[in-house]
Amino acid sequence: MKDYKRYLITAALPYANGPVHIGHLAGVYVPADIYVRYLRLKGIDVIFVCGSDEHGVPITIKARQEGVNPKEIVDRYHEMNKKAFADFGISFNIYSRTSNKTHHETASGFFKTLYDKGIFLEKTTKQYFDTEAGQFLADRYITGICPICGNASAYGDQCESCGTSLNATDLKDPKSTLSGSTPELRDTLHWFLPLDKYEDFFKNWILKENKHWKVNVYGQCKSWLNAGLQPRAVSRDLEWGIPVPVEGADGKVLYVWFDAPIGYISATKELTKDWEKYWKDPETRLIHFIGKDNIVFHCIIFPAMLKAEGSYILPENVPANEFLNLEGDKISTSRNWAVWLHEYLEEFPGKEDVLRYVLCANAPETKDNDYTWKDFQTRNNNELVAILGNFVNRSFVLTQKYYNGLIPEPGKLLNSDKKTLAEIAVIKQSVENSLDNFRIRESLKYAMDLARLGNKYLADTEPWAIQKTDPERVKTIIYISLQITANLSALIEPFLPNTAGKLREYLNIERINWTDIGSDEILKPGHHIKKPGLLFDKIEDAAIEAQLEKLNSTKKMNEGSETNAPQQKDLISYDEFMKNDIRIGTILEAEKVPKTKKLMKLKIDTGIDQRTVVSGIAEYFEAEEIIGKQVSILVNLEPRNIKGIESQGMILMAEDTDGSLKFIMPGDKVSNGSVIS
Ligand code: B3M
Ligand code: ZN
Repeated sequence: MKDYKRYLITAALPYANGPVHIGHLAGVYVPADIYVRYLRLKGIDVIFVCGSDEHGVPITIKARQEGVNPKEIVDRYHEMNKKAFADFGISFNIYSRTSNKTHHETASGFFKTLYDKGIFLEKTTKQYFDTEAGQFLADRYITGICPICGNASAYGDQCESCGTSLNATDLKDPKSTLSGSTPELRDTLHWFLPLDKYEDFFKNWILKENKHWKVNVYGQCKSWLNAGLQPRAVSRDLEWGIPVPVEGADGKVLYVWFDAPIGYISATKELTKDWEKYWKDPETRLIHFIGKDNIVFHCIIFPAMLKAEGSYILPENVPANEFLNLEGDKISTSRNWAVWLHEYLEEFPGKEDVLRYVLCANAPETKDNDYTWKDFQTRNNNELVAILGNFVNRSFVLTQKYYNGLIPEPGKLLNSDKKTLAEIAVIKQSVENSLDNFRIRESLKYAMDLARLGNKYLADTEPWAIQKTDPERVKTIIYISLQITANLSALIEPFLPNTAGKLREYLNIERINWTDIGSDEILKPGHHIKKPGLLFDKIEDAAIEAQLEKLNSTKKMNEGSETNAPQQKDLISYDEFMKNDIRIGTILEAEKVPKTKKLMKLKIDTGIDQRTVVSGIAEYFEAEEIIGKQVSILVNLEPRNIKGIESQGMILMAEDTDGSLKFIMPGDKVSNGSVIS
């Protein structure tokens, strides 16, 4: 590989519509952070950029579900994720966001440049329009019958039942989830990036020049290229996003996958005035860390944009990872099947490095992997505690015990001592080689080999057994053990930065450069080390059981909702909901409606008036037992005639899974007429 002057490392911008979980961490952020810390230790000029992806349909859907503005959603999750990353020790040089001004200007300017160069294809296409809501519909806002499997609630982009990816126009009986109405197809103008024109370029650049990319990445690109590239729309009819900066584009924004990768550029701009050096000088090595679902965007679409613009460099590598599952199931935000970073940090304080270690040791580099709490415990207890912690602790304890914390003067080294010391440089070389090739989990295994080497050395030499008979020899042994410990403090730093910091503190030394790893005289005789604490402690069964219990209750809730609770109805808007006037009232009188099984005639004090309501509750309640009860009543329902009685409103009831009915009542008594909202 050629020598680069500087590195620009990007990590996928997480959508600001939910918290970060272990799947994100194992796939993208932990490997990226390890790599970046390694480069920094080598003294390489590197910047590491990331931020929140705050546009696109995922954000608007979340906002709609909560009945709030998208801004509220992105503000919430941007702050939350920024803090969690920082607390966890992901060492971004900047964690920016795509809703800020610099980004809007940069993305808008980028589009304008391509537009002025005449790169885009303008095409009118037909798209579903909701006449009631007065807007075009993103594919996710359309449901209908799947043409493949018949699932009645398939989305316009995918059927989650059979997994087929769809076009909205494939759906039978399409409905808008905004209003529930049947949408109509209308003409709409969009701008397309003509990927087909770059097909030859990509075939050469990826398939010939980038043979060094990971097989999973290379393979995905190859199958895209074999299928042939098509022009791709880079604008959308949506309100939330960056307005398309050309005339006549009202109501249109940049497609989120057009603006998000430009976020890497905007973040760099915010970070440094020198940003162009990182993006435009071929002496820069650009590397994108991402998950496998983002491969095509980073290997084909974004490079096509950069190439079309003309002044940017292209990524030299895109080491995408596969997915991490949790306890055998796919991680899912909507099913709450995840280990959330912010919760982990609260529940396991001071154990950031343990999670880093487990996620790296188990990183889904070549195939999907499974995270289990049992494995988390085992790796902590059997590897961090028993291998790394144990070796370091033994060399510290012996130094304190025999020499009051002073590094002893070594005697003549035996061949076996020399061999052990020489091994440090060999291990370092293996770690480096793996890291350079993005085999991060393998590199961690090699780094741990240094602790294994230390343990083996102590086990072979048994200083505790010969201290009485041969104290001079013991000095040499401890001296060597301490040199290994000092080397470890640097070698594990990319992987376990907090632990490395503790080690330096106990050793009473400054940070060691990567180039100095391998030295057998980092610690000079006579140097004083501090009284050490433990690097790791055992994780007990109870902590693991608590986590499994938590997942179990999630599972139960999900099963409950999957098998018993009826499907969620179509989305409604906040305004639509607010049309309901629901109050608390008190039942004044109750009597069964003659010749019916279910109906009860009630007189309700609604706080506004006293009115009659007919309700289908007679099978579940006796008239006498409900008089005086407070209930919830929809007061602005159109009056209906039921069995000759005018019913003015509706009592709200909860229907349990066995079909029985329960009143919805206030937790404490409130005045009649209190509004429910
Ligand atoms: N936000 C998709 C994702 O989180 C997207 C990545 C953008 S990277 C420019 O999977
Ligand atoms: Zn289907």
